[in-house]
This record gives sequence, structure tokens and C-alpha cells, in this order.
Amino acid sequence: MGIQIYGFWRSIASFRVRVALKLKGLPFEEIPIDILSGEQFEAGYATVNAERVVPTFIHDGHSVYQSLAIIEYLDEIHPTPRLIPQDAKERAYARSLALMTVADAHPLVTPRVRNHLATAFRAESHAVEAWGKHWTTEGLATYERLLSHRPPEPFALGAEPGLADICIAGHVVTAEYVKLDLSPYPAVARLAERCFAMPAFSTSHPFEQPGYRAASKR
Ligand SMILES: N[C@@H](CCC(=O)N[C@@H](CS)C(=O)NCC(=O)O)C(=O)O
Repeated sequence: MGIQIYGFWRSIASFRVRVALKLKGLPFEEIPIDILSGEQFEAGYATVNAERVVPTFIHDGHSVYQSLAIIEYLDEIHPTPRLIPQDAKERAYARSLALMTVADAHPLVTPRVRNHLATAFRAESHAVEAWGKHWTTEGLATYERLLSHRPPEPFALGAEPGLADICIAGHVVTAEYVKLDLSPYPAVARLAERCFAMPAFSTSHPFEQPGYRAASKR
């Protein structure tokens, strides 16, 4: 049975899970759910994921939802290499960095929020775009302040990449989507560069996914 994930090339939460699986060297199959065309709302997928979002992670038939819960589960069933530290203070720091994007910045720029701004509040596309840029900038600025208090060495918590790096790298991909200049955020840019120098990150990048290639050929 192994590991399957329902994901989507453009999904940052799917990116997070893809990187974690690749850092751990765990093979998986990705089943695409096109969240831009609304496939997440089809009845079949609602039985897979009650929230109608990706990713959904399936391990030997058992489902886990939410990228953070999935990465924690992976660390428990396959502890090497560890993505979340064992020391309580370090673990809390890793989760804090992760949640700044997972819980705070990223949910504000998901398709369901952007679509709701347009349909319920008649926001024009330039306003929705400005909204996305605003919240992504807030996230970048938060990370820059934090990384200047505790400089990466070379990753956020030390010598090896982990949960915090995965989440920050995903936030940087969002910044790419909304065409933000990273030069005001040099510590974030350097950390992302280190991450994407690793195959686990670079091959998980949305633009490296078969779905992106297929979509860009159309
Ligand atoms: N907090 C969730 C985020 C789930 C989520 O919002 N996923 C997005 C893609 S990154 C999605 O499926 N959006 C569908 C929509 O907004 O309609 C996680 O980290 O797994």
C-alpha cells in the first residue's frame, strides 16, 4: 500500500509534505487534485478530505490531514533524519517558525480566500493580488526579523534542514507566485537558497511538478 498523497503542483502545503518525504527518502505516489478548477469540491474528494483541501496523506490506508500533522506523523514513524527537534525549547521554536506561515500567512492567500474576496466582496483582480502581496510580505518581514535575532547556521535550527526550513522555503515560493522582491529579506533569501540547493527541495518545487509542466504547455 505504501504512501500516497492527494496534492497539487501549486499547493504550498503539498510542497511541505513532498519535501519532508524526500528528506526522509520515503517513496510516495502523488494523486493530483486540481484546486484551481475546483476539483477539491467534487463529492468524491469530500469523502477523502472533509475540509476539501490538499494535501491528504494516506499511509497503508490510514489518512492524515494538515501538512504540519503529516510531518509530525512522518517524524514519529520514520525518525531519521529528524525534522522536528527532541529538545523542548528547540521543538517549540521549530513549530513557532512553521506556524507563522502554516497558521497565519498561508491560509490568507489560499484559493478559497481569494475566490471569496472576489465573489462575496467584489474585489477586483488587482485588489486580490494586492491582498496576496500584503500577507506574504508580512510573513517575509516576520521571518527576516526572527532570522536576524537567531541567524541560520546554515539552516534555521542548525546544521540540517527541518520543519522550519520547509515552511520558510514554502513561504518563499508563495513570494515567487506574487512576484515579491526578496532583497529586503536577505536572511530569508539566503536560507531559501540553501534549501533549494538540496534535491529534496528543488525537486519538490511547484514548477518542477508534472502538473505544472502539463499546464504550462496548454
Ligand atoms: N493548513 C493546511 C492548508 C491546506 C490548504 O489550504 N491547502 C490549499 C492548497 S495549499 C488548498 O487545498 N486550497 C483549496 C482551496 O483554497 O479551495 C495544511 O497545511 O495542510
